[in-house]
Amino acid sequence: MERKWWHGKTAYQIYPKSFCDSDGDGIGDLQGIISKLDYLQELGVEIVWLSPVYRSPLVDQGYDISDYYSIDPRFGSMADMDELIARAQEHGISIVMDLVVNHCSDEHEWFRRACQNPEGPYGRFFYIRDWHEGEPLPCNWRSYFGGPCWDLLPGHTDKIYFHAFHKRQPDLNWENPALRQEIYKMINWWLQKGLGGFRIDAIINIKKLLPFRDFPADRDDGLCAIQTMLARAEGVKDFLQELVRETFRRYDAFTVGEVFDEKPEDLPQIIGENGFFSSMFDFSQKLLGQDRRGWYLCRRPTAEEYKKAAFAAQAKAANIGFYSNIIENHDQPRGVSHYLPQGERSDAAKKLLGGLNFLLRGLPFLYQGQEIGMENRDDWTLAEFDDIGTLDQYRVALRAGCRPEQALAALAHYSRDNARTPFQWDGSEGAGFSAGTPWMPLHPNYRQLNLAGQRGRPDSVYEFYRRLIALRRSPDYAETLVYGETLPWLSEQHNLMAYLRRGERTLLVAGNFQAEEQDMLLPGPVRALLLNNLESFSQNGESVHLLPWQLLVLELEE
Ligand code: TEU
Repeated sequence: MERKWWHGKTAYQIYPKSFCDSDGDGIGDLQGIISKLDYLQELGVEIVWLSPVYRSPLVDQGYDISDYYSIDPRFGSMADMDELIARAQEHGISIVMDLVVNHCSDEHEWFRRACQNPEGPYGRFFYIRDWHEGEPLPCNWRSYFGGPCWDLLPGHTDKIYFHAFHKRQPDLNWENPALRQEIYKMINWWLQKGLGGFRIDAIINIKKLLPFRDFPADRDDGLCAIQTMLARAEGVKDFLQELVRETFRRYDAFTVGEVFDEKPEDLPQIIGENGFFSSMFDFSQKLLGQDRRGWYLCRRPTAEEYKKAAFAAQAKAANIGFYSNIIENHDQPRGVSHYLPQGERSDAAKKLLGGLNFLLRGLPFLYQGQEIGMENRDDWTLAEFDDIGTLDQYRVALRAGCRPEQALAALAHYSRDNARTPFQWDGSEGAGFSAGTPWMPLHPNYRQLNLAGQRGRPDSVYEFYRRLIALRRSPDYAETLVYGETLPWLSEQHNLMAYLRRGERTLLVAGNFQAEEQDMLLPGPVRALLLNNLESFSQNGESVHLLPWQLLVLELEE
């Protein structure tokens, strides 16, 4: 396999609005990020992915871009962005931006012009159709944030346009070569600035099944999930091939795709040698327990399910390429609140979950706050939710007959807003995030759980993550942890998640994913104990005795 500059790096996702606010308006910003570069370097990360900071009405928090060539004033200016890229480089960090090109904002100039003249060149940048009151829509697909994918084109009563997400996020028409050229030009403009690459949003959605048509309804709203269409749409690969040839490949850029609903046989083309992307997220754990009918029917995965999904994904990518591994991102509940059993939020359990995920083969991505063990809020009130997707799920649950408190409980657990509460830097008023009123309420636990209380404390979650990153970078173990294979160990043993990483050396990662003790047989003699999330280590001959939530990383004799 050809070695790439990004293979051995640990990545870190910043959600700019909630990371660090330098000017006291309650919204995180680029200068705030710049002020934390020393911190990111100390943690050991070398790639930083920024969720969108382009100009945007922030209807979907920046995933609705109204100008790809400017920074939203709430986040700063282009000069700040240039400064961030340059200063990050000095800290050994590559900046990766979010690339949102399935759709733009309804405030983008292209869409405004399309509304003015739907028959003109910009009309063909979108999917616009004639329609008259009372007629069926061109298709019955349900948008991701609820309701049909079609809305009246602003300023018209006889034309509608397509949106897979919110109605203020009109889909761009990738069938139109002129649109594609505009996108490539923009991407190259950014890459010329010295950007490390892109995280690529919702990319499989760029290919629609045309002509539009209905599918059987899967809820009583008469609509069908958009995934039904995606599973049948052919041709996304042609778009991706051209995109990559015209842009990323020319710069050796790092790219990570947000790819859902890919066809299994397509993995080699997506992330294999000369694939479309450097990597893609492994969402198989996130998908556990999900129910497309709504969050009110979702259930949390067990440790056994988590392990099986992780191992299956490792096997799938083994001879192909690198997944990017996560326990959370800005669209998901906090990993420690989701994958650990209810009420189990000890530091040991948090380290176990983080370590088991981090040491898998692939690129580790941390999400801001994960490194200090930030948690879901338990005490949400309905009025505090901001996310459009969350508010839709409330309506879905009520319509299905849930009581308001049941609906609220589902929201409190699954809402993306759990990931969007501000970073807890310290225990002062505003948590060191902002001198003003944070745009989103702080998690009430910020006085006890914050970076200042963990930095330099050897048994903290933060210092554990630092050790994980350091281990993956260390000259002795990097080769094995980056390129070595993953071999599950005793995968049938209940609530034990253990695997070998075998390359130059042989390492055993063993986690007792439960609140009870258990013994584990060793695959061979131990050469060294590299990492332990607890103090004791007890080996009895060919077995080790694992305490509740204990995680060990052992080097074995060859
Ligand atoms: O997400 C795409 C996507 O498919 C998710 O929104 C998913 O449907 C959701 O998490 C429910 O599980 C990307 C971004 O990550 C997300 O923040 C944006 O809202 C979305 O695209 C639209 O740009």
